[in-house]
Formats: sequence, structure tokens, C-alpha cells
Amino acid sequence: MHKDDPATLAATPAAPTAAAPQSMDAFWMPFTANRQFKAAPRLLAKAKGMHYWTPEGRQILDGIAGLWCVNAGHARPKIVEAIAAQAAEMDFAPPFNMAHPKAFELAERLVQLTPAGLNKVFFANSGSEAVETALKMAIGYHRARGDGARTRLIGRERGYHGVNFGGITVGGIVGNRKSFGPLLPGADHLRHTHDLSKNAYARGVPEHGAELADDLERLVALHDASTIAAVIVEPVAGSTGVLLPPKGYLKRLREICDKHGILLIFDEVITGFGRLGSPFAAHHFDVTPDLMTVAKGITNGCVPMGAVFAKQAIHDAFMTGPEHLIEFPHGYTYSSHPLACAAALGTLDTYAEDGLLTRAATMAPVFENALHSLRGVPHVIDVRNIGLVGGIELQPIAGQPGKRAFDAFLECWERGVLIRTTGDTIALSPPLIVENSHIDQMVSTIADVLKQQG
Ligand code: PXG
Repeated sequence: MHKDDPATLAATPAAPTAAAPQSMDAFWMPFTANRQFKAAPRLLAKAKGMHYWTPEGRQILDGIAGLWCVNAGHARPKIVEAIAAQAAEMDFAPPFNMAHPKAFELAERLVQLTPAGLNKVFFANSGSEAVETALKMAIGYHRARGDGARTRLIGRERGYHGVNFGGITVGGIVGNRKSFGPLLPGADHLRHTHDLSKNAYARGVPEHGAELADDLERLVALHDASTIAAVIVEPVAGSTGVLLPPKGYLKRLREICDKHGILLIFDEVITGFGRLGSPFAAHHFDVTPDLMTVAKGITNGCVPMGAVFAKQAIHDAFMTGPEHLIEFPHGYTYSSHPLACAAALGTLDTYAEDGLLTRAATMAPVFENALHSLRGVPHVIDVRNIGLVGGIELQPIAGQPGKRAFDAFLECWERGVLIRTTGDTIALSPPLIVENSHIDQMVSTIADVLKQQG
């Protein structure tokens, strides 16, 4: 199926390319147990197709697409060539009051892929920045319409929207919030939708819990709709352990937002670009948000880029006042960076050539069956799946939350499979080029590792 993937790539011999560093002292690592890591480092030095290689040349199967981002697999030639050519042609162009042609070309290409109505795109450099941008757009939009009291932002428990102040304010991960003061004022949260007592081992979206969307009515009753700017949710919550929306939940949330004039923001940083088997989760669930954030898969993870898609009416609300004045005082030095735009164009070509934006739908039944074969394996208390996302929840070790999954992560690494863990849930999100044999290897390695745990 893939010219350069995966059969040929799997066999690619990998010579060790990068030496291990002399010292690990200076680098303060992000979202990492720094002391644990530096005592027993895990280094990656090369990547191609479905695999990484360590500096010593050990092959590692990538079960998580880097970090939910390398959707087309690693080192795809079109993307590599596009970045190299762009770096040689023009390294940087100022994005304020200036532009370069590829930014416009990319924007036009992207809005061909988004659900009808989301036809404006604003560029950022990460998911976190895309989220801040969307939250500011929502508040600014209401003010531009003369509805400036709508400033309240509603997130959801167990939501993840990056690490900046807006994102952690609407986010619902206590560990990411508790150390950083009062955050933005006025925000509130819907309850999360995770309910193992009713939905354990659901295949695809769970049956029970659509009524949890009515939590928005509770917050409207408490705060009044006239104070609420927007609700932001991940269609499928990734970082907090692959939490799927109950059947009908997102439609109901959309209806309640419409009833009260509240904007609905989908954070599609993980679900965007084919992860669920449709280009976006909005297609998959047939619910169109007013604003949609993306990052990661937009460039196949090769160059940092994030983006916000907006409905025409949101954009147009800003387009008032004198024409020489800036309408939306927001943007980043690296918004629409030429290398990111080139990488994104190469990525979209690669997705199109290989049919990757819908391939997860083809592979989902195989993936689902393989994952659910883990039911009954020691310590497994739930298996969840949608498209090419899987969650395997484990019984925590008493008094040591997160340790069982982290130990499994370390042991899988030793056995040549890269997985991701959050709390006591293992998350899998392989590149969308994954084949049956890779799925077998991931799942059998996890099963062996769990059976071996005491
Ligand atoms: N929104 C969502 C839904 C995300 O998943 C972000 C925003 C932030 O994106 P940036 O590019 O600023 O990191 C994310 C990021 C994990 C994991 O293990 C997930 C993310 C980041 C790090 C780890 O689940 N997602």
C-alpha cells in the first residue's frame, strides 16, 4: 500500500547515528520524572516508518505516533523534502503585516478538509497556543458583537488543553493546576464522562452518560448564560486516559450551547487528522463546533504548528472598525512559519496519497479486537477504543497510584515497544500506517508484561 512503508521500512537497517550525551545535567526535561530519567535514560536517535532506534541501534516499535502526532509514520520523504527545500529557499518571513505564499496555500488546503462552516484558520505553534487563541477569539467575538459580559469559560473535569494559563484554567487535571495559583477568574467545569461502573469494556463509544451534557444547564442556571462565552471539550479526552464521549453526548452539548448562545470549542489536537477514522472528530460524531483547535498531526509532528479553525461569523465579527487597524490583536512570531507550512503541505500530500485520514476506520476493527483480547489479563480493569486510539486501564497498586502503568511502560520499553501511560491507564495511538503485525506486537508485549507483574 505505501511506497516507502511499512514493509520496506520495517526492514531498514538502522545504523546508530547519534552518540549518547556527555552530560544530562543542564536540560530540565518537560513532563518527565527528571531524576528517574537521568538515573536510567531512554534515548531515541533515529526514526523511520513505524519505528524508532536507540543510539545503540535497538529497534523500538512506536505505539503512540511519537506523542499522538506522527500520524503518517516517521521520516516520510515528501515531508522531509518539503522542509529541506523550504529551509534553503526562505527560512523565515515576518507574519505580521507580511506573509508568504505557502501560508495562504496551506490555509486553503486545510479548510477543504474541515467540516463545512469552519472556513477560517489562524496559525499558532502548538496545541497550547491554539487553545489560548481559541479562548481569546471566543471572548473577543462576544465583545465585538456587543455582548461583552460573556467572558466565562467552561471546561470539563479531566480535560487537557495544554499548559498555558487559559488551558490549565479550563483543563481538569488537578496535578497541572494545583501549583499555579488561582488561574483565570470565572471559569467552571462540566463533570467528566468516565464511568466504569456502567461502561467498562465498551467497544467504541459507551452507551451510558449522554445526560452528563445537561451539566451545562446546571452551570447556566448557576452563572446565567449571559456570562458564558464558550465551552471547550476534547471530543475524545486523550491525555487523561482515553475517555470516550457517551453516545449522543456531543450532540446534546451542541444543542445546549445553541440554545444559550454559547460557543462550542472542540480541542482536536489529538483527534484531528485522521486519528478516529475521519479527518476530524467533528466529522466522526457529526457535530460541528464553532471553533476547533489542532496541532500535532497538522505537520506530522515534524515542525511545531498549531491552528484554530473558526466559523465565518466569528471571523466577520472582528472585521469592523477602520481598515488600517488590526482587528484581532493576537499572533506569534512564528505563526505560519515557512518551515511549518512546508511541512504541513507535505503532510497533507502524504495523508492524501496514502488515504490516511480515513485509514483508522479500516484498521479500527482489527485494533479493537486485539485490544479487547486483553480483557482477563491480570490487572486490566477496562479496555476502551475508538479509531486508532486505545486505552487499557489497570488496577492501581494500593497506595502507589500510577506505578503499575509506569512499570509496564518501562518494561515495554525494554521489550522494544513504546507506549504512553497516564495515571494507571496505558494509551496506544500508533501511526495511522500501522499494520496487523504491529498491532499484534504491541498488544502481546503489553499482555506479557502485565502477566509478569506480581
Ligand atoms: N490539547 C489537547 C487535547 C492535547 O492533547 C494540547 C492541547 C497541547 O498541545 P501542545 O502542542 O502544547 O503540547 C494537547 C497535547 C499525553 C500527552 O501523553 C498529550 C499531549 C501532550 C503531552 C502528552 O497524552 N497533548
